[in-house]
Amino acid sequence: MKLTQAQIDQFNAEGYLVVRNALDASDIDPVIEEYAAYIDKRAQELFAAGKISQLYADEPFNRRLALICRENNEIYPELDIMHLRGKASFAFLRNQNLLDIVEGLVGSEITCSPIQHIRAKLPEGLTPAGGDQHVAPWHQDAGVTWAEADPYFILTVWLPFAAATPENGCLQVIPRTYGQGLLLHHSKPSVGTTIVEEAMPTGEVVTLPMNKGDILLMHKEIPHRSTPNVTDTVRWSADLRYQKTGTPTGRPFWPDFVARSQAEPATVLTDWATWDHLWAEALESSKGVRGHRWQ
Ligand SMILES: O=C(O)CCC(=O)C(=O)O
Ligand SMILES: [Fe+2]
Repeated sequence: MKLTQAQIDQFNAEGYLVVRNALDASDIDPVIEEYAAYIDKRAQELFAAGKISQLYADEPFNRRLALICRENNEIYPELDIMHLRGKASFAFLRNQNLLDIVEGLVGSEITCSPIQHIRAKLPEGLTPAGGDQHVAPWHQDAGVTWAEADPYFILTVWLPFAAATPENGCLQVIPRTYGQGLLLHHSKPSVGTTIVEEAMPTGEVVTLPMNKGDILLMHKEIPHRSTPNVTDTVRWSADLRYQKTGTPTGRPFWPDFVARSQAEPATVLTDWATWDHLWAEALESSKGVRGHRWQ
Protein backbone atom coordinates (compact mmCIF):
# COMPACT_ATOMS: atom_id res chain seq x y z
CA MET A 1 0.00 0.00 0.00
CA LYS A 2 1.31 3.44 -0.88
CA LEU A 3 0.00 6.66 0.65
CA THR A 4 -2.42 8.53 -1.58
CA GLN A 5 -1.93 12.23 -2.27
CA ALA A 6 -4.97 12.86 -0.05
CA GLN A 7 -3.29 11.02 2.82
CA ILE A 8 -0.06 12.96 2.31
CA ASP A 9 -2.05 16.22 2.27
CA GLN A 10 -3.81 15.16 5.47
CA PHE A 11 -0.49 14.37 7.16
CA ASN A 12 0.87 17.75 6.11
CA ALA A 13 -2.22 19.57 7.41
CA GLU A 14 -2.65 17.67 10.69
CA GLY A 15 0.91 16.63 11.46
CA TYR A 16 -0.20 13.04 11.90
CA LEU A 17 -2.08 10.36 10.01
CA VAL A 18 -3.58 7.02 11.01
CA VAL A 19 -3.44 4.50 8.16
CA ARG A 20 -5.99 1.78 8.90
CA ASN A 21 -5.19 -1.83 7.90
CA ALA A 22 -1.81 -0.81 6.56
CA LEU A 23 -0.24 -4.11 7.55
CA ASP A 24 -1.45 -7.70 7.60
CA ALA A 25 -1.17 -10.04 10.56
CA SER A 26 1.56 -11.81 8.57
CA ASP A 27 3.69 -8.65 8.73
CA ILE A 28 3.50 -8.43 12.53
CA ASP A 29 3.11 -12.04 13.69
CA PRO A 30 6.77 -13.05 13.25
CA VAL A 31 7.72 -10.33 15.75
CA ILE A 32 5.03 -11.47 18.18
CA GLU A 33 6.24 -15.06 17.83
CA GLU A 34 9.80 -13.98 18.49
CA TYR A 35 8.77 -12.19 21.68
CA ALA A 36 6.51 -15.05 22.76
CA ALA A 37 9.41 -17.49 22.37
CA TYR A 38 11.76 -15.27 24.37
CA ILE A 39 9.23 -14.84 27.16
CA ASP A 40 8.67 -18.59 27.20
CA LYS A 41 12.39 -19.24 27.51
CA ARG A 42 12.76 -16.70 30.33
CA ALA A 43 9.67 -18.02 32.09
CA GLN A 44 11.21 -21.50 32.13
CA GLU A 45 14.37 -20.05 33.66
CA LEU A 46 12.51 -18.02 36.29
CA PHE A 47 10.40 -21.05 37.16
CA ALA A 48 13.46 -23.31 37.43
CA ALA A 49 15.07 -20.72 39.74
CA GLY A 50 11.98 -20.65 41.94
CA LYS A 51 11.28 -17.00 41.07
CA ILE A 52 7.77 -17.58 39.70
CA SER A 53 5.22 -20.12 40.92
CA GLN A 54 4.01 -21.25 37.50
CA LEU A 55 4.79 -20.87 33.79
CA TYR A 56 1.47 -19.34 32.67
CA ALA A 57 2.11 -21.21 29.41
CA ASP A 58 -1.55 -21.35 28.38
CA GLU A 59 -2.10 -17.62 28.74
CA PRO A 60 -2.45 -15.47 25.61
CA PHE A 61 0.47 -13.33 24.47
CA ASN A 62 -0.99 -10.08 25.74
CA ARG A 63 -1.51 -11.51 29.25
CA ARG A 64 1.31 -13.93 29.96
CA LEU A 65 3.98 -11.29 30.58
CA ALA A 66 1.71 -9.40 32.98
CA LEU A 67 1.14 -12.53 35.05
CA ILE A 68 4.85 -13.33 35.12
CA CYS A 69 5.78 -9.75 36.04
CA ARG A 70 3.25 -9.73 38.84
CA GLU A 71 5.49 -12.31 40.51
CA ASN A 72 8.89 -11.23 39.20
CA ASN A 73 9.58 -8.44 36.72
CA GLU A 74 13.22 -9.07 35.87
CA ILE A 75 12.32 -9.86 32.22
CA TYR A 76 10.84 -6.42 31.72
CA PRO A 77 14.03 -4.41 30.98
CA GLU A 78 15.20 -7.07 28.51
CA LEU A 79 12.38 -6.62 26.05
CA ASP A 80 13.04 -3.44 24.10
CA ILE A 81 14.16 -3.97 20.51
CA MET A 82 17.81 -3.02 21.06
CA HIS A 83 18.14 -5.38 24.00
CA LEU A 84 16.32 -8.43 22.67
CA ARG A 85 17.64 -7.82 19.12
CA GLY A 86 15.64 -10.57 17.44
CA LYS A 87 15.94 -11.52 13.78
CA ALA A 88 12.24 -11.01 13.11
CA SER A 89 12.36 -7.61 14.80
CA PHE A 90 15.29 -6.57 12.61
CA ALA A 91 13.47 -7.85 9.50
CA PHE A 92 10.39 -5.87 10.51
CA LEU A 93 12.40 -2.63 10.39
CA ARG A 94 12.68 -3.25 6.65
CA ASN A 95 9.17 -4.63 6.14
CA GLN A 96 8.35 -3.66 2.57
CA ASN A 97 4.72 -2.80 3.25
CA LEU A 98 5.84 -0.50 6.05
CA LEU A 99 8.58 1.10 3.93
CA ASP A 100 6.17 1.65 1.03
CA ILE A 101 4.14 3.87 3.36
CA VAL A 102 7.21 5.56 4.83
CA GLU A 103 8.48 6.33 1.33
CA GLY A 104 5.43 8.51 0.70
CA LEU A 105 6.71 11.00 3.30
CA VAL A 106 10.45 10.38 3.51
CA GLY A 107 11.30 9.63 -0.13
CA SER A 108 13.15 6.67 -1.58
CA GLU A 109 16.40 7.04 0.42
CA ILE A 110 15.35 5.81 3.84
CA THR A 111 17.42 5.49 7.00
CA CYS A 112 16.07 3.68 10.03
CA SER A 113 16.78 5.74 13.15
CA PRO A 114 18.03 3.99 16.29
CA ILE A 115 15.37 5.87 18.25
CA GLN A 116 13.10 2.86 18.14
CA HIS A 117 11.27 0.78 20.67
CA ILE A 118 9.21 -2.31 21.13
CA ARG A 119 7.13 -1.58 24.21
CA ALA A 120 5.40 -3.96 26.55
CA LYS A 121 3.29 -1.49 28.50
CA LEU A 122 2.41 -3.40 31.64
CA PRO A 123 -0.72 -2.94 33.71
CA GLU A 124 -0.21 0.02 36.01
CA GLY A 125 1.76 -0.82 39.14
CA LEU A 126 3.65 -3.82 37.74
CA THR A 127 6.57 -1.90 36.29
CA PRO A 128 9.86 -1.82 38.21
CA ALA A 129 9.99 1.15 40.60
CA GLY A 130 10.43 4.74 39.45
CA GLY A 131 7.60 5.23 36.97
CA ASP A 132 6.96 3.63 33.60
CA GLN A 133 8.79 5.02 30.59
CA HIS A 134 6.05 3.55 28.41
CA VAL A 135 3.58 6.03 29.90
CA ALA A 136 4.89 8.95 27.90
CA PRO A 137 4.05 12.48 29.15
CA TRP A 138 3.29 15.25 26.61
CA HIS A 139 6.32 15.63 24.36
CA GLN A 140 7.47 16.11 20.79
CA ASP A 141 9.74 13.41 19.41
CA ALA A 142 11.93 16.33 18.28
CA GLY A 143 12.55 16.75 22.01
CA VAL A 144 14.31 13.42 22.43
CA THR A 145 17.13 13.99 19.94
CA TRP A 146 20.28 16.01 20.11
CA ALA A 147 20.04 19.48 18.50
CA GLU A 148 21.97 18.33 15.42
CA ALA A 149 18.76 16.71 14.13
CA ASP A 150 16.60 19.84 14.58
CA PRO A 151 16.60 21.05 10.95
CA TYR A 152 15.63 17.66 9.52
CA PHE A 153 12.39 15.80 9.01
CA ILE A 154 12.00 12.63 11.06
CA LEU A 155 8.92 10.47 10.75
CA THR A 156 7.62 8.53 13.73
CA VAL A 157 5.79 5.29 12.93
CA TRP A 158 3.77 3.87 15.85
CA LEU A 159 1.85 0.61 15.68
CA PRO A 160 0.19 -1.75 18.14
CA PHE A 161 0.56 -5.55 18.04
CA ALA A 162 -3.04 -5.86 19.30
CA ALA A 163 -5.80 -3.33 19.89
CA ALA A 164 -4.55 -0.18 21.64
CA THR A 165 -7.34 1.50 23.58
CA PRO A 166 -7.78 4.41 25.99
CA GLU A 167 -7.90 1.78 28.76
CA ASN A 168 -4.62 0.08 27.91
CA GLY A 169 -2.76 3.30 27.13
CA CYS A 170 -3.09 4.24 23.47
CA LEU A 171 -1.71 7.51 22.13
CA GLN A 172 -3.16 11.03 22.16
CA VAL A 173 -2.05 13.84 19.85
CA ILE A 174 -2.69 17.57 19.51
CA PRO A 175 -3.26 18.02 15.77
CA ARG A 176 -2.05 20.91 13.59
CA THR A 177 0.44 22.10 16.20
CA TYR A 178 3.61 21.75 14.23
CA GLY A 179 5.77 23.95 12.08
CA GLN A 180 6.93 26.15 14.97
CA GLY A 181 9.91 23.99 15.79
CA LEU A 182 10.91 22.57 19.09
CA LEU A 183 8.97 23.53 22.22
CA LEU A 184 10.77 23.88 25.53
CA HIS A 185 10.93 20.55 27.36
CA HIS A 186 12.36 19.56 30.69
CA SER A 187 13.27 16.30 32.29
CA LYS A 188 10.80 15.60 35.07
CA PRO A 189 11.86 13.00 37.65
CA SER A 190 9.86 9.74 37.40
CA VAL A 191 7.75 11.29 34.59
CA GLY A 192 10.27 11.72 31.80
CA THR A 193 11.03 14.30 29.13
CA THR A 194 8.00 16.55 28.78
CA ILE A 195 6.96 19.94 27.41
CA VAL A 196 7.13 22.66 30.10
CA GLU A 197 3.69 23.79 31.25
CA GLU A 198 4.03 27.32 29.83
CA ALA A 199 4.87 25.99 26.36
CA MET A 200 2.11 23.37 26.22
CA PRO A 201 -0.16 23.92 23.18
CA THR A 202 -3.81 24.40 24.05
CA GLY A 203 -5.43 22.75 21.01
CA GLU A 204 -7.93 19.88 21.14
CA VAL A 205 -6.59 16.51 22.26
CA VAL A 206 -7.39 13.61 19.93
CA THR A 207 -7.31 10.08 21.38
CA LEU A 208 -6.24 7.41 18.92
CA PRO A 209 -7.54 3.89 19.54
CA MET A 210 -5.91 1.60 16.98
CA ASN A 211 -6.12 -2.00 15.88
CA LYS A 212 -3.45 -4.48 14.89
CA GLY A 213 -2.45 -3.57 11.34
CA ASP A 214 -3.11 0.17 11.77
CA ILE A 215 -0.15 2.54 11.63
CA LEU A 216 0.16 6.01 13.13
CA LEU A 217 2.49 8.41 11.33
CA MET A 218 3.62 11.51 13.23
CA HIS A 219 5.67 14.58 12.36
CA LYS A 220 8.40 14.96 14.99
CA GLU A 221 6.94 18.27 16.19
CA ILE A 222 3.46 16.91 16.97
CA PRO A 223 2.87 16.89 20.74
CA HIS A 224 1.67 13.50 21.91
CA ARG A 225 1.46 11.41 25.00
CA SER A 226 0.22 8.02 26.13
CA THR A 227 -1.82 7.20 29.18
CA PRO A 228 -1.40 4.45 31.81
CA ASN A 229 -2.55 0.91 31.17
CA VAL A 230 -5.43 0.25 33.55
CA THR A 231 -6.31 -3.18 32.11
CA ASP A 232 -4.87 -6.51 33.20
CA THR A 233 -3.22 -7.19 29.85
CA VAL A 234 -0.07 -5.83 28.18
CA ARG A 235 -0.25 -3.11 25.52
CA TRP A 236 2.33 -4.29 23.00
CA SER A 237 3.52 -1.78 20.39
CA ALA A 238 6.44 -0.67 18.26
CA ASP A 239 7.57 2.89 17.57
CA LEU A 240 10.11 3.43 14.84
CA ARG A 241 11.62 6.46 13.19
CA TYR A 242 12.65 6.94 9.59
CA GLN A 243 14.35 9.79 7.81
CA LYS A 244 16.23 10.71 4.66
CA THR A 245 19.59 8.97 4.46
CA GLY A 246 22.42 11.34 5.30
CA THR A 247 20.45 13.40 7.84
CA PRO A 248 21.45 13.12 11.51
CA THR A 249 19.26 10.99 13.74
CA GLY A 250 20.08 12.98 16.87
CA ARG A 251 21.47 9.85 18.55
CA PRO A 252 24.90 9.58 16.91
CA PHE A 253 26.05 7.17 19.61
CA TRP A 254 23.53 4.53 18.50
CA PRO A 255 23.46 2.72 15.15
CA ASP A 256 21.23 3.85 12.31
CA PHE A 257 21.18 1.96 9.02
CA VAL A 258 19.94 2.29 5.46
CA ALA A 259 16.59 0.52 5.21
CA ARG A 260 15.81 1.27 1.56
CA SER A 261 17.65 2.94 -1.30
CA GLN A 262 16.84 3.35 -4.94
CA ALA A 263 20.08 5.22 -5.64
CA GLU A 264 22.43 2.79 -3.87
CA PRO A 265 20.62 -0.48 -3.16
CA ALA A 266 23.85 -2.13 -2.01
CA THR A 267 23.96 0.17 1.04
CA VAL A 268 20.83 -1.39 2.57
CA LEU A 269 21.67 -3.32 5.73
CA THR A 270 20.15 -6.79 5.48
CA ASP A 271 22.57 -8.68 7.72
CA TRP A 272 21.12 -9.31 11.14
CA ALA A 273 24.48 -10.19 12.69
CA THR A 274 25.91 -6.79 11.77
CA TRP A 275 22.93 -4.98 13.30
CA ASP A 276 23.16 -7.14 16.41
CA HIS A 277 26.86 -6.41 16.77
CA LEU A 278 26.46 -2.65 16.15
CA TRP A 279 23.88 -2.42 18.93
CA ALA A 280 25.87 -4.54 21.36
CA GLU A 281 28.91 -2.31 20.89
CA ALA A 282 26.95 0.93 20.97
CA LEU A 283 25.10 0.07 24.17
CA GLU A 284 28.45 -0.65 25.79
CA SER A 285 30.30 2.44 24.53
CA SER A 286 27.42 4.90 25.06
CA LYS A 287 26.98 4.20 28.75
CA GLY A 288 26.61 7.51 30.54
CA VAL A 289 25.95 9.53 27.36
CA ARG A 290 23.01 11.90 27.75
CA GLY A 291 20.43 11.05 25.09
CA HIS A 292 18.22 14.05 25.81
CA ARG A 293 19.30 17.68 25.89
CA TRP A 294 17.12 18.85 28.80
CA GLN A 295 17.95 19.44 32.43
O1 LIG B 1 4.11 3.99 23.12
C1 LIG B 1 3.90 4.91 23.92
O2 LIG B 1 3.13 4.78 24.86
C2 LIG B 1 4.58 6.24 23.71
C3 LIG B 1 5.18 6.30 22.38
C4 LIG B 1 5.80 7.57 21.93
O3 LIG B 1 5.88 8.59 22.55
C5 LIG B 1 6.34 7.53 20.57
O4 LIG B 1 6.20 6.49 19.92
O5 LIG B 1 6.94 8.52 20.13
FE1 LIG C 1 7.02 10.07 21.34
